[in-house]
Amino acid sequence: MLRVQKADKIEGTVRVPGDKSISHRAVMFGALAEGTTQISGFLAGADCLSTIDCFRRMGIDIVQSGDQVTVHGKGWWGLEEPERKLDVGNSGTTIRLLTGILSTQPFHTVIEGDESIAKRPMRRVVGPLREMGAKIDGRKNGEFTPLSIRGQELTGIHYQSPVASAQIKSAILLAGLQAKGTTTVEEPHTSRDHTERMLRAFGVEVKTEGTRVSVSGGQTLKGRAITVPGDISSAAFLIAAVMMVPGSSLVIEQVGINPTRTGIIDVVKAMGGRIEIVGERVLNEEPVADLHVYHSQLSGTVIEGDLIPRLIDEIPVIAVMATQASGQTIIRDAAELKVKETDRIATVVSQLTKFGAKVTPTEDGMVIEGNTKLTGAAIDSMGDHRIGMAMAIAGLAAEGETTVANAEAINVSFPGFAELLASISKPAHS
Ligand code: SPQ
Repeated sequence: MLRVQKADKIEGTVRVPGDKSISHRAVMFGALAEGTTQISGFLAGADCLSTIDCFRRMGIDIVQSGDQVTVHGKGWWGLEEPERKLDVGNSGTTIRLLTGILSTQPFHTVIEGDESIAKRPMRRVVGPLREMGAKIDGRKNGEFTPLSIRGQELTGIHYQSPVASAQIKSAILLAGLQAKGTTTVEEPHTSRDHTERMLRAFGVEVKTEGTRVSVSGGQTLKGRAITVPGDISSAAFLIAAVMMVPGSSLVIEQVGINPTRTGIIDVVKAMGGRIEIVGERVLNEEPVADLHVYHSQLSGTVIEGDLIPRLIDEIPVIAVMATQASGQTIIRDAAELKVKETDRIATVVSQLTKFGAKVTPTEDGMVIEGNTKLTGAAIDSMGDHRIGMAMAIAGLAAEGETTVANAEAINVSFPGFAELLASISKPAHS
């Protein structure tokens, strides 16, 4: 149970934990690479620890201590058949990317996760991988876990993805690295491109032309040092807190500002918020900077189209922030929210309305009324880390006390969230 009081001010200089998407990929690519990969700034959250566990079960020696990880890669063909089922816990990224990798391996694997993973769609990766020749089965003809994967020789395809999804794109490209010929994935909008950037850092040739990405088969990865930047999706909660609590300002150091992830900065600015991007630099193919964030009175906005994949995981906290803007905020084209750790349209609406917020669900998003007085409430994370944190941030702007049940879900992506929040927020009554 997490308890949050209304805050008088948010202030300080902080770092957020390492980027979740980049941490997963650093472990996966390090395991598949020849030689050692030294990772610093690794996110030691539950999801990325699940990725480490899966590769250890396939015979990869991985030493982890806090945010330092050493992966002793054995090359693409160095994985061993696991003795037991692989368990990805709550991590969609782990299961979908691993399904692509395991489709090429000369052994059988069964892979599953928790109750939330059991409800999330898998045919979005199973379908195209089957087109490449993969032998994958699962409940409802491969739509749901557990998945059973028998590795095969694959053939490259040109896949037109119906949704912008980095997990679909990455699963296919990773399988394509050992398929015959060229594998191409085309998306309706560009999804996060950490796989492409990190593959290049590991010595792989990846071609990007607009929303189309290609790799040719038979490439090898070379181990290297990776420094993981702070996760902009975690920084987003703090940015929202500053925007909601008058008089606040915060410096968030070394945050990843990959343009496929910075939709939150663009939206806050479009709403009238002040964020300065300071000291821009590049860390192993990924741009990073310090964010100087200042409280600002926001106005409602419309969030849609190609902006959506650039801030998909931030929508719960954007909805929270929009309750304090002047005017209405409309979010559309975001039906993907329904297939995350929870149906995030439904869970945002059910939890945020407990504070007295006015949020109406739509088929592919939601409408949030601004200028709403929030009152502390008894919230449930519903087992979804981003819902737990978004509602805790609402609690900072709500009169009285807010409690968040099932707050342990927050460890999936932001271990130390409660402590960090307490260190920068001055309660209203002190
Ligand atoms: O890994 P998981 O459980 O899917 O996590 C989420 C999150 O909120 O942390 C989504 F629920 O992030 C995804 C993100 O939404 C992580 C991700 C990646 O690392 O490739 C890509 C996005 O998902 P998708 O389906 O758009 O590819």
